[in-house]
Amino acid sequence: DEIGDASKKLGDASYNFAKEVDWNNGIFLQAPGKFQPLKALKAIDKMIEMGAAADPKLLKAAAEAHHKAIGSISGPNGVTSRADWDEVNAALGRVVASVPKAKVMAVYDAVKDITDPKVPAYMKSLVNGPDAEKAYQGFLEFKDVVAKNQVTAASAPAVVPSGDKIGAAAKQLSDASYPFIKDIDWLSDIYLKPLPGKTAPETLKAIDKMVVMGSKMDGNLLKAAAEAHHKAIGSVDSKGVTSAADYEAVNAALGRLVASVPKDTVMDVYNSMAKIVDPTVTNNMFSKVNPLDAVAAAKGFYTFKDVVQASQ
Ligand code: DGD
Ligand code: CLA
Ligand code: PID
Ligand code: PID
Ligand code: PID
Ligand code: PID
Ligand code: PID
Repeated sequence: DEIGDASKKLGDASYNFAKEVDWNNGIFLQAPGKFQPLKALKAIDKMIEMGAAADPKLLKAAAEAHHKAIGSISGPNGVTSRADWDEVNAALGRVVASVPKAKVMAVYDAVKDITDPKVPAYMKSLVNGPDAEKAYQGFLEFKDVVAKNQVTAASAPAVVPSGDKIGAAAKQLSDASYPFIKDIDWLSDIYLKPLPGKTAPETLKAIDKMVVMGSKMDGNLLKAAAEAHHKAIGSVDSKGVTSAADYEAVNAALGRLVASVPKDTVMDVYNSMAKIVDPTVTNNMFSKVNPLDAVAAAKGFYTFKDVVQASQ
């Protein structure tokens, strides 16, 4: 397709730049300016809306391309192969072309809103400047091909299941865990801190397992889960806490999503996360909430998972 061809040209223009970026730099975990969690949540919300509007088949293909690209990483900077770099660009270009232009620009504008204007120049100072300029020129030509192939209407909204066992179990889980949800400091910057003692390549292994799980999920249920998150973000209070009803809808959607992949795929995510999350981290989280609320939530979760497993 045209986007695939254009991605080769984009690769010619941008792979030198890709090689110069230190992909393992801890800086990418930092807020790109002043830490403004509620504004950042708005930017994430625009990405969720764009994801929900995208063609699920193309999202799946993009996740597969990222998984493959993680497999061909080499060198200290963590760069993927030239071929996989091109495949990721092509896959993302197709995702972008599957949503109306306004949804893409809404992400751009919301991210701009939380980004200090000095950030781009600083990023450029870390690589060979002319290579960054060449890559940007390549991106501008690529985007014209994407725009030419872009849809004007979003894909159809998800079909949300109802009256199922997971929906009923989600009500019980949510009643049991909403007090715990209200105890959590959602506006803290602690969630942006690197995991103690873990390097970027170690963390990337766990991310890869999530990418694989994402690529196996039912596309309609993933879209439904994204829509439920978007609705939940719409009802957050000044502390970032969503309404009880929207929280329940998120749990139901995520339970159905988990049930749409094989158990081993879920356990691969859990086991790889357990390798990088030190017990000090979970204990620290526990120390900041009402312990009775956390234990009630945990009991709720371990009951819920049996219902999910039964429909898996
Ligand atoms: C937890 C899990 C939450 C940990 C929160 C921190 C996670 C940080 C994630 C970092 C993200 C990295 C990505 C960065 C993104 C960058 C983007 C560019 O508190 C365990 C041990 C292992 C815990 C770590 C693994 C968690 C994995 C969860 C998957 C999450 C994937 C999503 C990640 C983020 C991305 C999201 C999109 O399981 O867990 C607490 C448990 O710790 C406590 O241990 C459990 C035992 O495993 C279990 O066997 C049992 O003993 C239990 O139960 C206690 O404790 C007992 C009874 O058996 C129960 O019936 C019940 O009564 C209970 O007691 C009541 O207390
Ligand atoms: Mg989420 C999970 C935040 C958007 C899909 N997501 C998580 C949690 C964290 C979070 C609360 C990971 C850390 C953790 O396990 O804490 N998501 C979060 C935010 C946003 C977002 C702030 C922003 C909008 N997500 C989002 C979108 C999608 C997903 C758009 C795609 C549709 N998310 C998704 C999945 C999963 C998460 C599939 C998980 O599996 C993971 C999770 O919750 O694992 C348990 C602990 C969790 C909580 C504090 C909240 C849940 C409370 C449960 C139901 C009860 C508590 C149990 C116990 C006390 C602690 C967990 C024990 C553990 C062993 C399971
Ligand atoms: C400017 C000035 C003009 C010239 C110009 C110009 C530039 C415009 C630009 C630009 C626009 C632009 C847009 C970009 C958009 C990037 C969007 C990224 C989206 C990320 C998402 C992430 C996600 C996911 C995912 C799917 C999940 C949801 C999420 C589901 C169903 C200024 C040059 C024209 C770069 C969507 C993918 C996992 C949130 O106009 O004179 O330069 O860049 O998890 O979905 O689960
Ligand atoms: C524009 C203007 C509107 C019209 C429009 C428009 C276009 C927007 C577009 C577009 C946005 C867009 C985005 C693209 C992004 C591509 C990103 C590629 C990333 C590749 C990576 C590869 C890798 C890895 C990996 C992880 C490793 C690092 C690497 C570590 C720690 C402008 C059309 C709407 C194409 C990250 C995955 C292995 C490098 O909005 O008027 O057209 O395209 O190895 O991580 O090692
Ligand atoms: C233990 C001991 C026994 C008892 C026991 C026990 C506990 C086991 C547990 C547990 C397992 C477990 C699993 C959990 C899994 C969470 C998985 C989260 C996945 C997140 C993903 C994120 C993403 C995306 C997304 C889609 C994108 C890709 C991504 C596309 C196509 C220890 C109790 C049985 C919690 C997949 C969603 C946006 C990466 O066994 O005695 O306690 O928890 O962006 O894909 O866009
Ligand atoms: C298990 C054992 C295997 C069998 C198995 C199994 C099950 C795994 C499961 C499962 C994993 C799982 C995960 C679920 C996670 C639910 C997470 C809910 C999160 C809700 C949120 C709501 C909110 C918001 C929001 C953003 C705001 C904060 C809030 C800010 C900054 C165990 C079956 C494979 C259900 C986060 C979105 C508005 C609170 O593996 O043997 O069954 O379920 O307002 O953010 O303000
Ligand atoms: C213990 C012992 C067992 C019993 C048990 C137990 C307790 C475990 C616990 C607990 C685990 C736990 C985990 C919690 C996790 C919360 C995760 C929240 C994530 C929030 C995010 C917010 C955000 C944003 C956002 C984007 C911004 C950055 C942020 C930018 C650029 C010990 C009870 C099981 C509470 C990700 C989205 C706005 C950070 O295990 O016997 O009690 O709690 O602002 O992006 O700014």
